[in-house]
Amino acid sequence: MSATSKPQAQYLKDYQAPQFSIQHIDLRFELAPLKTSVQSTMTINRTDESNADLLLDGVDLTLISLMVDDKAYDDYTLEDEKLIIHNLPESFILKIENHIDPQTNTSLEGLYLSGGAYCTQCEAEGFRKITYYLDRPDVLASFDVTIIADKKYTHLLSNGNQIESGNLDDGRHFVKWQDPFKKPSYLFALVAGDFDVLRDHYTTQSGRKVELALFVDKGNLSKTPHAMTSLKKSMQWDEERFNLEYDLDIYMIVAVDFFNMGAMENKGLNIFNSKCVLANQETATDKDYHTIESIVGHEYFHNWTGNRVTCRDWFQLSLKEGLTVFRDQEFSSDLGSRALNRIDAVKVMRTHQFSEDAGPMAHPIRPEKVIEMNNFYTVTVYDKGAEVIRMMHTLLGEEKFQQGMALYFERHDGQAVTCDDFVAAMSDASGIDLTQFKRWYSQAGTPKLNVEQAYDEQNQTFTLSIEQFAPDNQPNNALLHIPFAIELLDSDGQSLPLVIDNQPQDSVLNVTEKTQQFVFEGIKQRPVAVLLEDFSAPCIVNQNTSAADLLHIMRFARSDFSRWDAQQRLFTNEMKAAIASGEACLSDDILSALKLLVDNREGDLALIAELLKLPSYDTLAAEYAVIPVDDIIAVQNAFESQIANFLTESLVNCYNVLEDDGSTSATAVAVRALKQLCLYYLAKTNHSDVNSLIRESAHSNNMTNALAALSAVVKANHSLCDTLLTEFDAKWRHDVLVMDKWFALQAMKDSATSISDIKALYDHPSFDFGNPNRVRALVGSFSHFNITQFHRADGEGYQLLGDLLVKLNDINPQNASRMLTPFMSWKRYDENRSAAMKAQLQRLADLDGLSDDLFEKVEKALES
Ligand code: B3K
Ligand code: ZN
Repeated sequence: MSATSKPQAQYLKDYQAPQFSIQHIDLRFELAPLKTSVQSTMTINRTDESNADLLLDGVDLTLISLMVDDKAYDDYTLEDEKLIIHNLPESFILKIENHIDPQTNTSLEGLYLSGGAYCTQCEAEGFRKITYYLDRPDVLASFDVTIIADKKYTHLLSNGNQIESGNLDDGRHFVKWQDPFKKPSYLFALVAGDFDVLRDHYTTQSGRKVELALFVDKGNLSKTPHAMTSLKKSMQWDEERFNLEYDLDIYMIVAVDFFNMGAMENKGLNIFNSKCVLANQETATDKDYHTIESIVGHEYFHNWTGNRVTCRDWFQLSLKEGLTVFRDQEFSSDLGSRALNRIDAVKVMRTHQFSEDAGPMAHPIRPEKVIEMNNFYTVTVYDKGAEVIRMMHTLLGEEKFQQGMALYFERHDGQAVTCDDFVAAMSDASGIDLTQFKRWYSQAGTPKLNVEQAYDEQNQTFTLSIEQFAPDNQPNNALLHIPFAIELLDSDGQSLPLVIDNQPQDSVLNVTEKTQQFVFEGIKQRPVAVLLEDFSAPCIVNQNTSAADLLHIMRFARSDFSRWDAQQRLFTNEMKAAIASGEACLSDDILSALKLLVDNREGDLALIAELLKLPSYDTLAAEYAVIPVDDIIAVQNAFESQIANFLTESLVNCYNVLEDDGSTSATAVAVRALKQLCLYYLAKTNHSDVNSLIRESAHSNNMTNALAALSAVVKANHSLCDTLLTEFDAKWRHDVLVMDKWFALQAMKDSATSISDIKALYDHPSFDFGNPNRVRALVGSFSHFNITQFHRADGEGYQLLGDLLVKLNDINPQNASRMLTPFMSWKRYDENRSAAMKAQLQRLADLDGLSDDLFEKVEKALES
């Protein structure tokens, strides 16, 4: 990378309001694979007194003509990624025609042709790959869009309402769309293809009828009802919980196979990765069903939090993403199990987010410096962003939080605003001072809390001393306002009333100082304290809770989340002790507690399944500065075998007793979750029934069961593994989404030939380097979940990923950058491994034509 070609960073502190506004844009597309014509007519005004040039963004465009107020105009300069137009009047009509090439656009950003359909992705800065524009979120315009195409593209779609359609003399046809809501360019969408359509409708709380349409590839209609039901549930939930109603006459979702992310919230025309839409019981697992419901909800909820009120600049991304993730989490929790949803969210935080926050890509939820915006659609902006919203919700309570939301919309509907504007609405509506709290927006890293407990028998007081520390990698962070929720349990497991200074105290303590003491009165015996109940703040808590107390919390905490949390702590402590001593042996107390869970099966079966799982590799890894890869895997295997052998009869019994009715009800889902867990452990035993149980499950017509059996045999290196995988390939080769599950299983096989097996799969007829789903299924699963083979001592695993990144750098830089993640923590491995990972990073740094996406992360990784 020469100094001159180094990509330039943008800084939040440099934000300037645009000097021009675009009120309206009329777009006319004539679609053709290699040469699509885009004609854009924009009504533009100056917004200040300066005589500034108009700087339009444009990438990979061929400029054909430019007119100002209907006259040819040549007072402009064309640079690499800017069109600079000089000496413009106060207000004017700018007409531009340019050509683009959708067929060779493999970046899946801008307008691209794949799988036989034209499709767009504009967030964050993809619109500039379509036409010259002020491609920034604070320029809001109304859009009229005319699409002209060959009639084989039966559906021509864009945002808003269809206002005209017809045939042209040359045999093509056209459709014209009008979006009545002003929007930034990142919410523009266009789709042209030949689809099957599921149509439905929804009547809003105010009685308006909204047309719903779901467009999928031909032959996929049977896989659409779940997404449609999810959409209707989302619409109803947003009315009931947030008093927000849909605003257009039609809501469209299109599912496409080639897509970089899960989905995109374009106004009135969501575009989805087909993986996040298509499901039936035969092809999709219960987890897929849950993910689909949550993503359909997420995109729908963006209609208000993102579209009606959008971001002033991309540094404010968490304004819409953190808030919308919080909303989709609440949606899932209101509709399903709150505890299980919380467990899922916290797993993401404690593994991926904490690791990002401690590594070279650490950034606040409102980043201050960005080279490639696509690199900031991170677990920090999304998931930690949602935790920050959740903390405000905890501090304000539901009622005041909703008043804050109402004030936010009252003040900012139709505007592009900042995170500060959001917090101001919350604070003004509730009267709660959030000044110190706002530091969560500007400080990276995970805060640490030391908690000491002291019981004073004589005075019957219990004191919690809490001290907050800045994260190691952010030593200058200022003190945060941390909502720290607790529960105190007596020896019978009863929750004790909290009293401080003779006043009842609610369960959320406001930690705002460096050290703080909370003295609880009237405590007649040493209590067991449940700390950071429900993960009330994204912090790491250092505590020395004994195994006996953790078992007590597991049994009695009022929060199911905290019961699981105690179990995770207990296992983590045991595993760490085993790694330290070299002796992997779970205590009888723990094994008996697990046996009770399986035998009694009290409460939510899906929660019991969670309580029986060991912490993941990532959870354990987070405990170490230098990750003891081999030890973690060895202890995990040893503990799992021990559990499997100790509980064999209970597991077989539990598996046989539970009846799966094959439905999608919450009860059936929970039954399957526990049965699968039994099978997972049983595959590690020699019980005589195991092979037939596995075969039966693998041949089930229900994908949850089938996949559970396959993943159990893969993880256990079971003798049935190859046979079952071959059968699965033969059965599902026609269905690429199901084949992704198969690629993932193949990638997770821990075998000496893993590397060559994966390379051989690159030639499998279903594999395609241009398709992000395929690449992630195969190589992503390998680098994230096949720990032993990815981290092979000979560096072959790293070489495989390095080779892929070099290839993807040219095909799809966004996907390459995402796939790079495992290398970001290269410093946390032993000397040999970290040197081998670093060599791959250096290889990328030296690559000619390294994309901005990879450059930013590689540079950060190497300089850290
Ligand atoms: N807003 C999109 C993500 C866009 C990612 C751009 N690289 C999906 C979502 O968060 O809903
Ligand atoms: Zn989103």
